[in-house]
Amino acid sequence: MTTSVRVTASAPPHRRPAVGTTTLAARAAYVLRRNDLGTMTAAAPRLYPHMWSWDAAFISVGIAQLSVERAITELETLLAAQWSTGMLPHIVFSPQSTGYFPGPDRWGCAQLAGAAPGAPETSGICQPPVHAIALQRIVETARRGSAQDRSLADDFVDRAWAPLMNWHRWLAEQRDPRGTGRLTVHHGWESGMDNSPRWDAPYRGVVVGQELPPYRRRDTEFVADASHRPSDREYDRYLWLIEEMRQAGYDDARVRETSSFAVQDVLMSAIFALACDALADLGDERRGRRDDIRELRVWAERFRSGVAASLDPLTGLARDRDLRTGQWLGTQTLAGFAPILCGGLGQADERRMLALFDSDQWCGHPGLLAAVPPSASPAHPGFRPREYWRGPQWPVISWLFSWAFARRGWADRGACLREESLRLVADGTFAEYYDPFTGQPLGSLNQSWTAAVTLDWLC
Ligand code: 9WN
Repeated sequence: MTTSVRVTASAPPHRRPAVGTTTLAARAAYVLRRNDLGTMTAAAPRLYPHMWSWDAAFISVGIAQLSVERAITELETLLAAQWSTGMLPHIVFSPQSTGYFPGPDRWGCAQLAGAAPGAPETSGICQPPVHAIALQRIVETARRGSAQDRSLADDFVDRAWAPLMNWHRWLAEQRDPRGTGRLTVHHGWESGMDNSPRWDAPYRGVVVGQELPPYRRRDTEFVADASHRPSDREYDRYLWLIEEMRQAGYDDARVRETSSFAVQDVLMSAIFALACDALADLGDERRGRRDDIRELRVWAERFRSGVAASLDPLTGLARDRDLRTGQWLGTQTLAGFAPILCGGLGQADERRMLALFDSDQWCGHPGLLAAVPPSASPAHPGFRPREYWRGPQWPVISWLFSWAFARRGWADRGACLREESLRLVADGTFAEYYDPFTGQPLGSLNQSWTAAVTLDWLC
């Protein structure tokens, strides 16, 4: 991978000096232990005091480096909150924690949704399906450990199999009922990239109703600068979409019909293709899963093709699609690189995409402190280096790319992302996201998934 990264000898302003790798690993472990609520890990100590679905998966990968048993408990807690439809909810609320809005009362799932569990309380939407990817990584870690770790992990694969199959089936059937090979999201939060420019156009079509009950945001109380978070206007729309889902009783078919937000998410679809293959690989190692494995491989292929078919020949990037307007959404965000995660492009298109990934419009931008993908292109006029999903670098996303690149046989690319990411997180703050130019830690500090992927990189 050719890049033109500027390596700074001393720490730029707003950045603590780098610590050595042993100290960094020890601090990452400390963060995970401190955020441990018993059977779940808070996504972040103050800003996110509950379990988030895709966070839990990444977190379990890091925890496995400390205790395979505890990593399994993390995933078990999430699976125990699965809806009877198969959906894994995006938040599992901890009864011990308050302070996050919208909390269980605002979602009202236990009261309104027949498919939701009575306990624990959960939100009523999902997040990207990275769980089978995490499971595969935990099994790899366990295999390098003791015989007991290996047997714990193998037993867990057996226990997790049916819930994960149901989760994947729910996604394939309820979020892509027409078999397009692209999953639909009904809320920006489902993508995990809340206010990404990807969602600007679809959100413009969300008209907030008069009957939106009043609310008080809590997230802005816990960050150093509230302007880095989504705006109040954006929040109104986020809350309005929840209101619409409440009115639909969180019923999948009714949500599909009535939600004013319905967008095919190309990154989530690529993750799904990868996760189907990861789960099928785990199944290949055991007996008696032939039909499931066949189904998983069919889904993987369907979604790889769906992702590849979204390619914009002009920009060379993959696109989301707004189902309410029928428009392809050609934004310059890292989701455009979805096909290099899951494969499926022809050789020439893939080569072109990799060259773009390395170019000065992306990881090779000369101003970057670390050559890892920013959430939006730094060469684009809409780029905002400190605004949440509109520019900052997210170490957890770099982990996903490095894992996928290694899986695709691009060991050098995987290693390069790991090295560069470690330089970014070397300040030991484990920030939620970083300013790509200065490396300033932003959002929540001691964010669990940042500590977790750091630990996985270091072990
Ligand atoms: C809403 C927990 C979550 C992540 C998401 C990230 C952010 C929540 C929020 O925090 O979303 O789900 O309140 O902003 O965007 O990816 O899972 O870390």
